[in-house]
Amino acid sequence: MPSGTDSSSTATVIAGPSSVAAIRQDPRGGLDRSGQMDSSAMTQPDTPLLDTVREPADLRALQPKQLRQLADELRAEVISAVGVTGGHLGSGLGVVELTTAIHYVFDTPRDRLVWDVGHQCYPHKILTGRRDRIRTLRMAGGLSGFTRRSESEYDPFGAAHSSTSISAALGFATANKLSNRPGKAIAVIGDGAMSAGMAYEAMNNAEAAGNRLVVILNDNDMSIAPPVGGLSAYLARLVSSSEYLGLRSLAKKVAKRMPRRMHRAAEKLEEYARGMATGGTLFEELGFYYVGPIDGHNLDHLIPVLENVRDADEGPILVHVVTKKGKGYSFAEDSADKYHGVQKFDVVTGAQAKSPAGPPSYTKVFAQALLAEAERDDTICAITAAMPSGTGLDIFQERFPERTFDVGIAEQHAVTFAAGLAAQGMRPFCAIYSTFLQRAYDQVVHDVAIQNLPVRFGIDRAGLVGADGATHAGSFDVTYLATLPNFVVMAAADEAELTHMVHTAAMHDDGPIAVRYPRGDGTGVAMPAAPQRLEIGKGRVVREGKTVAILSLGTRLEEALKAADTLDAKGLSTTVADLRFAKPLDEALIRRLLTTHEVCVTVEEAAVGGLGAHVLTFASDEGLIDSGLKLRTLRLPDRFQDQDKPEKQYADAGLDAEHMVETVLKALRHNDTGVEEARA
Ligand SMILES: Cc1ncc(C[n+]2csc(CCOP(=O)(O)OP(=O)(O)O)c2C)c(N)n1
Repeated sequence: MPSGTDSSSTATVIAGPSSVAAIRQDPRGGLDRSGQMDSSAMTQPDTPLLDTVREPADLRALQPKQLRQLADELRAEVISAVGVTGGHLGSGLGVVELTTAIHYVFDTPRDRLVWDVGHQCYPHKILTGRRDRIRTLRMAGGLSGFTRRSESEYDPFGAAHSSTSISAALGFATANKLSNRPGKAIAVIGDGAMSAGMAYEAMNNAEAAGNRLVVILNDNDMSIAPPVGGLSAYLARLVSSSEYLGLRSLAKKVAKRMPRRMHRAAEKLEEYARGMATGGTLFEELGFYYVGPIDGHNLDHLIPVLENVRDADEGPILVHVVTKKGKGYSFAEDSADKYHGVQKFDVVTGAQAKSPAGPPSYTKVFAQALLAEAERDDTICAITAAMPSGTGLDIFQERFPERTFDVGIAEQHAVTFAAGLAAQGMRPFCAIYSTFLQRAYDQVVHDVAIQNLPVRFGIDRAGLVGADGATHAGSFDVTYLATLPNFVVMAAADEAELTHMVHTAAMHDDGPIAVRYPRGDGTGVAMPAAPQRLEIGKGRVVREGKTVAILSLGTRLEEALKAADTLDAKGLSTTVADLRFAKPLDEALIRRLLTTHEVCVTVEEAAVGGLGAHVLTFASDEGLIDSGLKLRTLRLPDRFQDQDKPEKQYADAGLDAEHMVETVLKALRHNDTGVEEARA
């Protein structure tokens, strides 16, 4: 049962049987991923005080001494909701008090609160009018797992990729300044997100915003994995310094509501002491007035310090808040990386739902294939940008720690670093999600492609990704890579193909090469005893037919084969080819298929501008569509698709077997002048 004390400095840790007593039946249920009511959603904590808070205005009507209880109830509600929906858990639990304090002290939504990444915003959603939908998080038609402008006026800026909050908040603050409008902008950014260059680019420009800008550094000494690099060591030194305790009590004193004159004097004293203690911090060098570190779970510290920050004439201010990831839920506290993002879980035991045993994930297959390559070739090294477990490189790191580089959330640096390694004779593999590689595009073009350096890219989460929605979809990599001279772009149709492609990439020293593969599990095909080196730019025919040809790239191959079965049953003999390469194209195979079939359809899990566009361009250059060939391209739609189950997203995109069949039949109903006829 969450405690109701008003002055405890640490929140009650919830775990084990005691929390069972806090769970009661509640008719507000959640939807499961198919939109059905979920029975586990029926157990909910007792939250009498939270029940009275719909919006921050209700929160501000409470007495400060009630906030401890409110925060405890809010924490219990987050645990209960994420138990039902899955999603990001540890990060939100770490900012329960901070969220409460910010909304209590600042005038949101007029004051613009910008959460970095947005994965920690579940408590914020609960306090800002969305509690009734919190058990629909990340589901079709439900709340986004991140901040989203269209969802609420309390989400002034959408996010999901990291380290954008200071730039965006600076934009809000500057707009207010230029239009002489009141209102502050508050960016809350984690120590992991602070490892990205963009955060410093923003801070370097922030001085002119003055006291309109507040940056809150949420320092939990964790990214998803433990943070890396000099900044994390620097923050750790600050927090562990002998001055920390002194500063905390000083902050407390400064914070006491006091007459303005004394308050100012105390502020001066604090500034002096702070300067003495830290000798001027990195943030001060960047033009910030630095406050902290303060205990981010102690509302008695947080509230008055934030009130001072709100009322200060100085600025911009950086408030360094120290929190614990997973705070208040013992399982998440003890294993912050495993509870960063979770499946549905049992609140009492902490046990997460396991997917039924089946084929291995593409991520795992990639990692194991890379490991095998590295066993025989000691120039192979692996680079991740803060996603060691997400990319499978944690396995690689265990075996080859000296050849694994986790560079922090720094995709741009990761790519150029890999280019340097390649230029010096190493064989680097950059394992980066498709969506995050977008951030390093200039490095891909300028440092890798133009110099034709053999950097290998393992592009995970290519295609639609389900619950994370549009911000995480890997829709664009085929387009943005296959347009670059020198690049080889492969897409694996199944896990065996992925093994071949990793081997092919390892052996390819002629220039940059990428292999893309989706989120989720493989198809269960037999794995090869040894990987093959594929001939660059050569596809394979999986099934030979006469009338219709489906030219597939990537894991839509399974659906293409199903479509071929249906078409064959309708008397339309169908060829299915797995092109393997979006670049270079297998021109001989494409020419043959386009000149010997009546209808040809390209299929890919990528946006317009990818395989289909390249095949059309080739066909047009070669005059292959001059004599009545019906050529169609199936690809992702020209819109951002919301979160849903991946298979539903693909059906919505028209990339399932049914739509492939429909496309072929419709093409056959058209005569030479494009008029639909009644046949077929
Ligand atoms: C550009 C980019 N790269 C990678 C990620 C994946 N990612 C999401 S949260 C996260 C860790 C963030 O750590 P931190 O800012 O310290 O927040 P915490 O979860 O610890 O509260 C990472 C790497 C991302 N969202 N954006």
